[in-house]
Amino acid sequence: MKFSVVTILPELIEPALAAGVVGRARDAGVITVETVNPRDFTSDRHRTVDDTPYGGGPGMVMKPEPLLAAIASASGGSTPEASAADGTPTPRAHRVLLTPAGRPLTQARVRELAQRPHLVLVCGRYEGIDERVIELAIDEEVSIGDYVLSGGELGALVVIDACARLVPVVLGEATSADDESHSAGLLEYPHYTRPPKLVADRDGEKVELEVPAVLASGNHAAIAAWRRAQSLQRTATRRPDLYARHRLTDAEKKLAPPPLHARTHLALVHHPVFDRTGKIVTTSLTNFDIHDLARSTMTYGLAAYHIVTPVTSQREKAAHIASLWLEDPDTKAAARKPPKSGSRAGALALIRTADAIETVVAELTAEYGTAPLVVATSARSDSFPGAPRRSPTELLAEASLDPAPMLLVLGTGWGLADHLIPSVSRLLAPIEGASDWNHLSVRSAGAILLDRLFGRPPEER
Ligand code: 4FV
Repeated sequence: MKFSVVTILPELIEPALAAGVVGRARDAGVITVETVNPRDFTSDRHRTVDDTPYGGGPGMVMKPEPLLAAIASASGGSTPEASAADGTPTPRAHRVLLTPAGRPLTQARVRELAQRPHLVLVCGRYEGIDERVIELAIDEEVSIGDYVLSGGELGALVVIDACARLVPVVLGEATSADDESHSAGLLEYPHYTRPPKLVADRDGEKVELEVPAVLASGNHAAIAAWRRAQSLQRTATRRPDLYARHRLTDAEKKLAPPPLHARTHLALVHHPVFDRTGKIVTTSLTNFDIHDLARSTMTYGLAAYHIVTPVTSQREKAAHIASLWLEDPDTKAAARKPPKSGSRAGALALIRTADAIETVVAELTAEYGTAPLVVATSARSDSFPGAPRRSPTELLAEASLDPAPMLLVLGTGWGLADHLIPSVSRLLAPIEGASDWNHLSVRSAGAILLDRLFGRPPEER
């Protein structure tokens, strides 16, 4: 495979390709790299390659004539018109401009580019190049990322490196590239090598870091499963965009815990909450909150809805209202459905009562064998200062692959008394409308949050 780099700074290209995998590939003649300098195609005494922009504005623009001549020269005999003596057309050089305005470079694009026998990589400098050069002599514009470089050379090097390692014989082991397409679309699992126990210093403290036991087990199936689970988990938390596009294979579905909605619990907290003056109070039950949030709980497939109040008579009243509602034949049929997943929670009553949020946490810990992720909601972004704030998408990515249950905590009155609820470890970003007036009822806020977390977007219906 041949790369021709059109650049006014050829000295940036050569040293970066001298060593490592790419250097060996060049030594072996598997790839060749040449540079072509537009300055060599100028005719004035100063060898001028730039000029001021029409329309004004800062910086300079690369002028078309030397650049066009350099691209034509770099493309050599492999222009579309060129053909061998016997008339068979020679493969055309593919001319790529490196620019932040180009199509983002992905591994899929790299695989396509690596099929080409000859890539001409055109590097801009200054503000960019005259648009007519793109029209006349560029086949494709490529960006290596959403940032602005001082020139396209680093982009060209990125393209060369990524393509070169896909050219047969370049990679030492045939499996290295295989493995990647295998886990295509997911981030790689973590790697370890010896020693098994690494003794090191972390911020002045001595720590011992061990290699995960499964990797030394010799059990190849268990190792493969662990690696795949790590890949999925990392992708979900670090790159929710990639994860959303990934179609789980049957094997991957088995590795994933039951769907998050089926192990998500809603809690409506009547104490401790603030009143309008900031005092800690206990609010009264409301019939509407019990009914409407129970309906939302059912609609979005949650495990249960917990009504939390320290007042015994209020819990009895809540249980009574719930029993009336659950007596309704339609509700009964839906609420008694066995859980889809292995969770035990679905088998319990949909509406439950508790004296305190800590009681709910203890119940869920006992039921699931692991403590819930406790997520508070608030209209104020400054409540629960110790808990990281999450958008619904971020929360989904974080919680979906962790088998722990999730407890979504809704406040009443003027909101949850944050300093009195230490089990909260995440805060959902407040719902914001188009106005500054932010006083949704807890029934509305709950429904909106559940739809953002678990509602199927209209375009997927
Ligand atoms: C770039 C990128 C990039 C901007 C002005 C060239 C420079 C100069 N290339 N991905 N991002 N290029 O910033 O590929 O003309």
